[in-house]
Amino acid sequence: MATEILKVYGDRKSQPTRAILIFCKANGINFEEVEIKLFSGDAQTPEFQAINPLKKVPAISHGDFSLFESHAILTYLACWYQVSDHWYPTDLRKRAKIQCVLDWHHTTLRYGSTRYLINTVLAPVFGKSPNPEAAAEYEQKLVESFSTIETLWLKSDAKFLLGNDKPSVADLSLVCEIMQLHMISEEKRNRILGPYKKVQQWIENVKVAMDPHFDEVHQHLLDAIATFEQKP
Ligand SMILES: N[C@@H](CCC(=O)N[C@@H](CS)C(=O)NCC(=O)O)C(=O)O
Repeated sequence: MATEILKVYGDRKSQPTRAILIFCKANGINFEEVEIKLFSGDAQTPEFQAINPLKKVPAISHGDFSLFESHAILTYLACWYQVSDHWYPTDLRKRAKIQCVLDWHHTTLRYGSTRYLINTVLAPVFGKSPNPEAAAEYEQKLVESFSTIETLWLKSDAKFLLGNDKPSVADLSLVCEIMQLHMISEEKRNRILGPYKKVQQWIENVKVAMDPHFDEVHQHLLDAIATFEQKP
């Protein structure tokens, strides 16, 4: 196997960045982390745009190859480094089911979560005022997403999505997304997540399966959140 140097470009406040960092650490993949701070101008440099012309994180370079979009990166790394099969099974039908969850995620859980946060706690970051009407709409989208996860992909009593007893890249990607909800108050988080007991247990299962990397990589986000004066 070639020994190209793997660089992961990202910001630990970014949920897809964290998924890639945790994946690499959990699989003992050697990499160099290059911090591209969100909203700092780091992503605007010609050097970074050569890696990701869309100026977003995460992205990787691997020798003379570069790639963006976290799900593409996770599946590329799983195949390149031939990690344990449960992450992204070689069985075509098992793999396709994981791909199905990954594709679903973009327009449902991620869509609802990012827009809910942008219309509440993150509004000032974007120079806007919180928009309760929009927030209510996206909260509904978020709740529907949790309902889908609970009733469709956690319907058995298995520890992970799709009835699996070990985590896949889909478990990791989705749970990193859900961790963004630590930006809001515990009360609001309970209102949204409270009814979904299987989802709550699954989040814990993913954390435990990625221990100690999950907490280590998330600490930066939790520290940043702690500086918020009062969570809306
Ligand atoms: N679908 C992309 C999402 C990438 C993305 O939206 N990244 C955000 C951070 S989580 C970003 O770079 N935002 C800065 C910007 O849009 O200017 C992925 O999964 O990698």
